[in-house]
Amino acid sequence: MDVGPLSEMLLERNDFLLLTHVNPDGDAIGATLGLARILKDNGKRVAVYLHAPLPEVYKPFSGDIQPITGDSPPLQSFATIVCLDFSSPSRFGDAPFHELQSINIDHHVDNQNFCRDNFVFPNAAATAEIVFNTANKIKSWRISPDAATLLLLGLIMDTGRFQFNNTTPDALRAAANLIELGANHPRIITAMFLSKPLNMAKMEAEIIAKHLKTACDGRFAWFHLQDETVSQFQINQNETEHLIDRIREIKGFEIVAIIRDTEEKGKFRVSLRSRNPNIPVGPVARHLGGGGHDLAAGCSINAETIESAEQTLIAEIDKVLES
Ligand SMILES: [Mn+2]
Repeated sequence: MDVGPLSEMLLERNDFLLLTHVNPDGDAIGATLGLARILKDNGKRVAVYLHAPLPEVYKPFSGDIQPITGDSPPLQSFATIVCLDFSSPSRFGDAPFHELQSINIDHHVDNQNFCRDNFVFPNAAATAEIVFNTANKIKSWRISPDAATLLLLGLIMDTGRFQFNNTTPDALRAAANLIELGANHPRIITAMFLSKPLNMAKMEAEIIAKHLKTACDGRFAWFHLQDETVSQFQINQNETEHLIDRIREIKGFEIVAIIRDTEEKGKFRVSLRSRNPNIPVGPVARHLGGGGHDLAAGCSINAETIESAEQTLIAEIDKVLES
């Protein structure tokens, strides 16, 4: 991973707006707030824009960085725009990033290189790993324990606690370096994995008992996460990111999915996971107009009813399982 030119760019410039994707996951938050922390600690002007307020679970990690929210990011108010952990500008209304002084830092294999300068490293386990290597290269820069904690959070979440096949020696070395820099590993584990509210545990049990469906000879399992179920257990949709792992861990399911309602009637949002790189879900998602990695991807399906959305999805999954 040649991050030298990226390090130089960050060192030379002074004024940054950092952006990440909608429904940000742990890597999106860790890489974005981690880079913001590092830039700020090293004398730069920096702001972070998020589509929605920072999810509750990440608040203990954000320190004095208060993300800006609103309909669209104030792109004209900053000299350099940094886009982290997303592969296409579509969620920003196809903003003409390449016309701005913009930098893309990402590890998605389908990245569209939509910025003026693109640093896309598909072999990186997490965008946080790229951010760490970049900052670590600048010997005069300080990486504080708070910044190290944010970057380790990104690595831990995108590797599934170092379980997925992106757990490379480089990823583990970055994690070791971050812990040496003072990253608070126990705090991450407690916040992310040992803080499940009882009502969430009850909802998971209900979903598995009542809503789980299978197809393709039991190799594909999914559930439709209905708004009613989520509100019945007083849970926010944005706290349901991890639910897919509760079914991925079940023996025999090779591809798993969650189908969610969206605000638009007749449109469903699908999260997909595979446990086997030989049966990638990235192509399934791309075929349906979405994108992502081999083992984790997502897309939307337009359909009149949930049943018809399910049929569309099963047909695509069938093709990958057959090939
Ligand atoms: Mn990521």
